[in-house]
Amino acid sequence: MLKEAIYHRPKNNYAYAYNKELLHIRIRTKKGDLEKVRLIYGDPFDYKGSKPDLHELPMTVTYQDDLFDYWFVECQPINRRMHYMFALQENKTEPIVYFTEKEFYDYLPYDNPTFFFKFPFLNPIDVFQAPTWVKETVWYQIFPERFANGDKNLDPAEALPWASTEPSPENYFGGDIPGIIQHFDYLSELGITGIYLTPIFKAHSNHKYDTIDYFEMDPQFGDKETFKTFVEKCHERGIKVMLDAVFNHSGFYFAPFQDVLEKGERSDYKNWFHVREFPLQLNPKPNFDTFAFTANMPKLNTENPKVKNYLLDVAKYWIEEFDIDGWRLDVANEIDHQFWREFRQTVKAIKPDVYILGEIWHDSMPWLAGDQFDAVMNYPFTEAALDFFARNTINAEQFSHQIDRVLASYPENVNEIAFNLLGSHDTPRVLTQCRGDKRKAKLLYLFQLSFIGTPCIYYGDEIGMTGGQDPGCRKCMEWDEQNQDHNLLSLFKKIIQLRKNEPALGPNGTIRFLHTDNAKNHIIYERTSEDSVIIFIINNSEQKQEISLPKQYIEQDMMDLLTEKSADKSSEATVEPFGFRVLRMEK
Ligand code: ARE
Repeated sequence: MLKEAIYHRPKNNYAYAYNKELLHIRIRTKKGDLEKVRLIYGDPFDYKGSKPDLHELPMTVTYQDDLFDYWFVECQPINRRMHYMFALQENKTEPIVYFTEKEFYDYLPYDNPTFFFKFPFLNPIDVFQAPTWVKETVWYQIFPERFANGDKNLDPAEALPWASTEPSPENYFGGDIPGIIQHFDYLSELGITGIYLTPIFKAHSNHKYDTIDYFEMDPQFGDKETFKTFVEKCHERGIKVMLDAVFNHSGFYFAPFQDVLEKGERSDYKNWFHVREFPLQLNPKPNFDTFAFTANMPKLNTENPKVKNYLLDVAKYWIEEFDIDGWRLDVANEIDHQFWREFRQTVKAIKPDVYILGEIWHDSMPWLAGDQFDAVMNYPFTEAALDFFARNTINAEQFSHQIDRVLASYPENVNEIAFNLLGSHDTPRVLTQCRGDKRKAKLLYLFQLSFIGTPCIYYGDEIGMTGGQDPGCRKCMEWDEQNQDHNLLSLFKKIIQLRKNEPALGPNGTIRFLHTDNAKNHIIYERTSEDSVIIFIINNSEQKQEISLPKQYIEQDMMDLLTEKSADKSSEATVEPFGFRVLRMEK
């Protein structure tokens, strides 16, 4: 037994409250090292004489990566508190090893209460709780300048004819909120139920991440009345609305920053930013903190109560006045945790089911413990999927390991609401990553839309738009139906529909990889609900393949969810090059 590989720590992704009654316990061990792991647990105060009353539960491996097995068990402590140890066994003939908070023992050291791991009390208020509607949402991300030009009167003076040239960091095409309103039918037919808009507040650039006034709409997108109508119409259609909060930094033309530029140390706003010395210097490098090295994005001092209150007022204003449903938080990981805790308290107090999504590209457990965000943009998921399907830089097994590692790094209630994207306004588009191969792009979308959590489609991906790194990925939406890929679009509609109709693809299903084949480059995974299982068989290779079904599916009655016909009873499934099968079996 490789003891060095064994890891557990209470109160994070290894031991957490799944809901108000259930605890989830995980332990990590060296991959393939152990045959049997049991959780030995009891109430920390339940002693008969000097002997604690202990129970046990078998644990199972739910996730696996290159190096480790992640064992899991769900349990319901009687009095909402628990202390526990682990019984580890390499195989039946080897002695049991007990793993405790103290160290490893070859006997169960129950007589010393300090040796136990402890989950002191399951306090309902601390349970990670995200809005339930998000689990069923299919998001659609819109970069407002480039989705549709609905009102020419709003166009900036320099606006170019729609799609007349490639996007550049500076050019404008006049996309606006009326344009989105005019395409509501298109969005409803696609089946999306949430719209995420990148910033819409008054700003200097075409992307609007350099805010001038957080309480004003950018005039090129429309006025506040138009926005109000937009939100109302979305809600009538069952579509939620999420806005982008750029609170890490302001724009260069934000009035308080202009004041500091002008008055230097005498400015009332000098502590609104992180100025290292006065007067302010912009070149060659700014002498104040900024986003990256961007002098026109001065970092806001969110520790300053005045700044904090100002930004919290902004957060409240757009919820109270316009009834928005979510905030996506730009550069969320560079702002202090204290600020986000107050942010959560503030917005949830006025709209308890508002969704808080942090923009963090990395492992994000410190923000997802229930006191800050509901989700983060799941870029580790994005990278694994692109590496396997688009770039072919990892094999089938590595892919399943990378995905499992992402899942193991968060509690299950966090996974159920993860914001799973394949691209955004900050990355090259999926089809471009696939070098234009639509068959590969389809596999990516299938995987994303069948995954646990909530998917987000970047505008235009559904009709086959291409584009490289920013600004290439920000082209004008293609509205000429002759240039839209209808075959791709119908796949999106189909899978989104399946998400809505199939319980196994719903919010409470689970996902497991059943088989990976590196030589043939195929994978099989399963989504499960109480009554049914759906298997996804994906052939990520140029060759047509007869793929053996996992034994529990052989010769079973199954429904092919793509053809909506019964599948032939068989031990194999025929799958076209870069093709897939989706089969449902009743339990
Ligand atoms: C401009 C240039 C870019 C250049 C960038 C940085 O166009 O080519 O990379 O400057 O100097 C907005 C605009 C961008 C603009 C930027 C600065 O949309 O067009 O880019 O302002 O003027 C990191 C951050 C993450 C951030 C990305 C871009 O952690 O928060 O970088 N994303 C948000 C928004 C952006 C927005 C801003 C922040 C600023 O979504 O659209 O940019 O408000 C790795 C790292 C990540 C890194 C990621 C991407 O994975 O680990 O931390 O994200 O790569 O670089």
